[in-house]
Amino acid sequence: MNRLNDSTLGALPAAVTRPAYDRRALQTGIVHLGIGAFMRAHMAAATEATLAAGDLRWGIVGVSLRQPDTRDALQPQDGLYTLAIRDADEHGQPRQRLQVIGAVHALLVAPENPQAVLESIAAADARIVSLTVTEKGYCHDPATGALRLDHPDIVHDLENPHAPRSAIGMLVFGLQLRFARDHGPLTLMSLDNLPANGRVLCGAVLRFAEAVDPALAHRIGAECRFPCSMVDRIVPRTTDADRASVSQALGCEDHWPVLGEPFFDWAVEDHFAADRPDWTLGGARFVTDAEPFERLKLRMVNGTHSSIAYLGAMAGWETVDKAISQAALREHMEALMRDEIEPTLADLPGLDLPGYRANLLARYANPALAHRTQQIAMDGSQKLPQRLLGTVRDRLAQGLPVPRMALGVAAWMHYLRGVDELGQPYPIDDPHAAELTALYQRSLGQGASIEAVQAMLSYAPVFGDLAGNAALAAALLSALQSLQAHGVLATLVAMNRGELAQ
Ligand code: CS2
Repeated sequence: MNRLNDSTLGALPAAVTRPAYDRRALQTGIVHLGIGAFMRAHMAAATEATLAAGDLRWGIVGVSLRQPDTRDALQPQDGLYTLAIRDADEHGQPRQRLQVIGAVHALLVAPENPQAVLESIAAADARIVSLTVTEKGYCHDPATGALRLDHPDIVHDLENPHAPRSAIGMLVFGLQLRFARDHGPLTLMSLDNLPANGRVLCGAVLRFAEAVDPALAHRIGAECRFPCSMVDRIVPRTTDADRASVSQALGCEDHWPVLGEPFFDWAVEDHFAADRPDWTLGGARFVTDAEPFERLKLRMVNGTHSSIAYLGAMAGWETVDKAISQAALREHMEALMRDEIEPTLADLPGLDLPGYRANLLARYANPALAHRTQQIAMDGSQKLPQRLLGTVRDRLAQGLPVPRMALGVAAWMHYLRGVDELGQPYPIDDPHAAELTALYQRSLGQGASIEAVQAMLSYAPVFGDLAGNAALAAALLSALQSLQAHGVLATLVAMNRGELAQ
């Protein structure tokens, strides 16, 4: 089979959408740090729509911060890859719509050539540096949001200005070079699932820049912009079976297609330092304040996703659609949203919350995605604060009960035991894995008790000021006792019947 690339584009089946613009004329308006599957199925797809409309200023340089694998797969393909949008037809049969995306026209691997990354940030055509580096990529303390100057990557970068390895170090030293060349201001745009992601990024960049040179920090603060964004599309990790089936459908080999659901949402603050693409052509909306959209999305989508992930992974329900097909889990998720999350959300003009909730359950039931619960379960220490604990805090502050929210948090604690209910062990994939599993072993691993729960709750990087909260500890204890004694399914049934102690 031939490889997908510029010269084989013309031979693709007619049903496959592909770039009709002249890729050789693309300029590089965007540098993207963290060129993973999510960005390729989301921001790159929206950018593709602006290129298709004839604005060729927005080609993307994709930077991998760690591994060369994306570059190795896509470089021989001239940066082309397939986006497979998957769902089920009216008979429940999986189907896919294929689009070859041409927006990525150069790829860099930061550890191989950090200077090239700094150069691309400093280049005159670049107007936007966007980031999907996951929560832990901000090297911040998830409970407070502040950059950790003692983070090993940050310590390294402050000592190695020519070869930074953190996204924050790359941005600051890239901007230093850019200012030295007088190449105008830049927009730094986070697309990660963090509340006020633009402000978290801004805080981290300015704190790092302060440590390098206060005048640099001042200039970045004055000239750069950090719009916040809410991004939403479910993008499971690509498997070898996906590679084979997409290649088969294309009639040529694509070594790294990406998959996504049809649903797409992106609310981005229209707060840019210079030009920007018209991403509305690809389904985005420009807003003045992304915060209410982020809160809605992080609490409703990511909060329920993480709850499903820990409960599902422990019960041996490998994918989200399998998990949500369990009547007891579905009932719990619906009630969790309606009774505990939605009352904490601000009104958004035009938002139909019951419709949003029903649509989300339908998205989870998509049988064509096979989104693994273990994938979503990773990095829990980085995810819990904004996904679950914000809701918990708001409710506790109003004296409201949190039984269903607490079940998600309890499921994460229980998950730290590292073996599911079928006896299958799994690794805890988390930057704090060693500390957390040790903490689990000496507390909950000995059996659920109020002392064990309090020991877990006093883990400050995750729980911050929630340590010692008696109402939360009590709700966690009853969930954990039930999970340990009776398992996930029986606990869900008891929760739905109102039989778990509140
Ligand atoms: C998921 C998200 O992996 C995870 O943690 O919750 O990636 C989720 O699929 C997206 O945020 C949906 O927009």
